[in-house]
Amino acid sequence: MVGKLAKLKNQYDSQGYFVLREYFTQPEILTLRKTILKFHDLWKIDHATFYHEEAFNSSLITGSQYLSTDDRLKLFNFISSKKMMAVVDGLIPNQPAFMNTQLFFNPVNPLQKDFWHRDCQYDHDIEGQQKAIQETQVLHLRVPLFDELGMELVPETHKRWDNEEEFNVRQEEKGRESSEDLSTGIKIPLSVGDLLVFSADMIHRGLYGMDRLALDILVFDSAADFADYVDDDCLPSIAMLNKIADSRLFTNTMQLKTKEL
Ligand SMILES: O=C(O)CCC(=O)C(=O)O
Repeated sequence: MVGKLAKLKNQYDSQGYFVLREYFTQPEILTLRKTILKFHDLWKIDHATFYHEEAFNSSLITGSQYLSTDDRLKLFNFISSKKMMAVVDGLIPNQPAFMNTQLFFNPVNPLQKDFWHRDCQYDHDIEGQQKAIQETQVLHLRVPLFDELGMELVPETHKRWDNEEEFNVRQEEKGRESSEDLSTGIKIPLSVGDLLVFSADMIHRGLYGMDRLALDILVFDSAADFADYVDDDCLPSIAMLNKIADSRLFTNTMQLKTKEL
């Protein structure tokens, strides 16, 4: 695994993503799916209008609003499991920190289209985005809970700026729409058991269709200033930490948040 991880790190550094096929076992995913479906069913009831009109994701899955302590512990232990931490430590050797979780599903409206973006575009103007991709990045670890069409990614854009076509489509300039195809996009279909790791700031879009329900875990390098983005309620309580086999990902975030006070 060590040699394999070094190769994957090289691929991540140069391309902005990699896929580990059949990384998780069926029982691992079935247990995770059961917990996630509890969250999803309650979330959908609570956000009925939003869900039916426009939603394609939810977040804060590890929070206390919809899941019991037991289920939250199952999630925390999955997120910081040996398999996950091998990948996270391979990419962020220096104090990786937990940011959040998101759950991606199909929009109810079949006419709603998947769209290209960089995650940083929601926080920054163009100049800020150009700076963000040069600096520390946020990792997305995507775990499909059902087979799905997966993601479409534009390789190398975690480090390079958009070409003209990419920019106009992503930013919806010059009459283009963010749902149009890009000639530089690469589709990555995903099956249950796969793990896709990609940079949140590369140009990407989720592909709607099939029975998609994918858990995305977001992790950042402690050197970056992202502690503000973390909701306290999505972290384990002190009492829960003892029941998490390797709690570094969470304690690193907690330390960063205490420093900010
Ligand atoms: O799956 C999707 O709809 C989008 C995924 C995405 O944008 C992300 O994970 O940042």
